[in-house]
Amino acid sequence: MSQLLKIIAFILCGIFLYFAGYAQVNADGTIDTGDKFEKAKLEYLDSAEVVAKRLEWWNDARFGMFIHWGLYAQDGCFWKGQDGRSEHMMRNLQIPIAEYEKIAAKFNPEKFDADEWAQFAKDAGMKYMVITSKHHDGFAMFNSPSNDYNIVKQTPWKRDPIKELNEACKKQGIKFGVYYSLGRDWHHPQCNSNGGRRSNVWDFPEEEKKDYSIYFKEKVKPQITELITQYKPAIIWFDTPELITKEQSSELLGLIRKLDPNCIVNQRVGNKLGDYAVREQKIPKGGEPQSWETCMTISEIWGYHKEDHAWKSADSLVHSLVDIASKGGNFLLNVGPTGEGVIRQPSVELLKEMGEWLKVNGEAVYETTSSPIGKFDWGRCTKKVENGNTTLYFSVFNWPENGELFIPGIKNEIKNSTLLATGTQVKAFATDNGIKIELPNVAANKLASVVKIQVYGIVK
Ligand code: JFZ
Repeated sequence: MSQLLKIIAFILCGIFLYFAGYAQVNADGTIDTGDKFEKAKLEYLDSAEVVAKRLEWWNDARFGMFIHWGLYAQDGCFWKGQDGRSEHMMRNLQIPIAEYEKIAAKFNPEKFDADEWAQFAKDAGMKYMVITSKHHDGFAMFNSPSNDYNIVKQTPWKRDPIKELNEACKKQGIKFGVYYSLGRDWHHPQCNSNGGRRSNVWDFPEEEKKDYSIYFKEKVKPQITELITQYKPAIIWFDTPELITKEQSSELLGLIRKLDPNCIVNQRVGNKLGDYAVREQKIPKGGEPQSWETCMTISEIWGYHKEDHAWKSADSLVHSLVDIASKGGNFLLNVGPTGEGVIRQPSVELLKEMGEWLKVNGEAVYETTSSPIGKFDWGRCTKKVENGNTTLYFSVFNWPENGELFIPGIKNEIKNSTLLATGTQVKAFATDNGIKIELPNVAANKLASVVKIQVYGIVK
């Protein structure tokens, strides 16, 4: 091979390695490329190992509390008697900023109790919490020295719920995270969106004159810096990246990695960056190529809407949690507290029921990985591997009338088979095509009953 061909081959190989992410990553997440420019550009690029390490606790956690709380909750997404339909009230009713700011002047959630909210999450079996620090209305629900449009400065309440919840979560051993609306901010004149479809065109109609980079520099970067330096959140949950450029996404991620390399960032930081993917209100069929999370409302609407009584059922929520875990994902279940700072009673009862189920059956969800044998019409399977042996948890949603379950395709020798809730033995034996399990007539739990099968060796 001529000298020239060798040089071309060497360059091509280098380019392949670079874009394939084989750049050497150090333990602190920085990347050794030798070239300063390359290093700056690659700041956001973590190897799979670095991301996996960062996500370790998160993948084990499986279940978190999402909280949508803001000025829209003041009158249950109503404004001057008009139905704003959701936390998008300001845009749905095209409320002028000068009018919307008056809501802040009345916002006084005297019933807010951070310890109570953290206790609800704990009792529900939730391992992390993510709350809206700034939603699309641009109002900061935290003390933001860089921007006076915040809950401490603009409300008679003058408290910082993000600070209080962060402290309350620490006491309960729950990881704390913050949601931040990245590409929609109806308070900042420069935050634009595609054709103005998602931005404030009623106060700022000249969409074509808006410059996102000004908003990004003046509000996003200072507030993300404040959120990390003031509260050190375990997660920053970005939403609606809209028109953010790849350079801005990577610059923002580089800023976060510099301030706290352990802070998990979801992929709504934009441009396919971030540590995990988000599925909104839906559960994928399975086989996702990366870590992922389904976020879902406990009723119909994210924020508190005073006419939203479309509560989901406890069994559907438990089934969703198990279905998600059986596919290797996390479940971020949302509550929308009222303007007084109260999580409504139906949410509390549903969370309590989920927590009671998890107290008995949590072993089938936490620290598990996805099913090696797909799903069943009667339920789902999750897996744990310890010391070279496999435990399979079969969460049975529909208890079989004939008292039998058949699990195809497993040839491993059976070590033990029990009902998780009681520890009582159930008969399980190998057949030519898989494992047959004989069950008692009555299910152990009306929401879902778990059969725990331990086998020797690994079930792939
Ligand atoms: C966004 C917000 O607009 C909404 O208010 C809420 O905060 C939710 C969690 O996030 O809603 C979205 C965002 C993305 C999609 C759909 C709804 N999407 O990608 O389909």
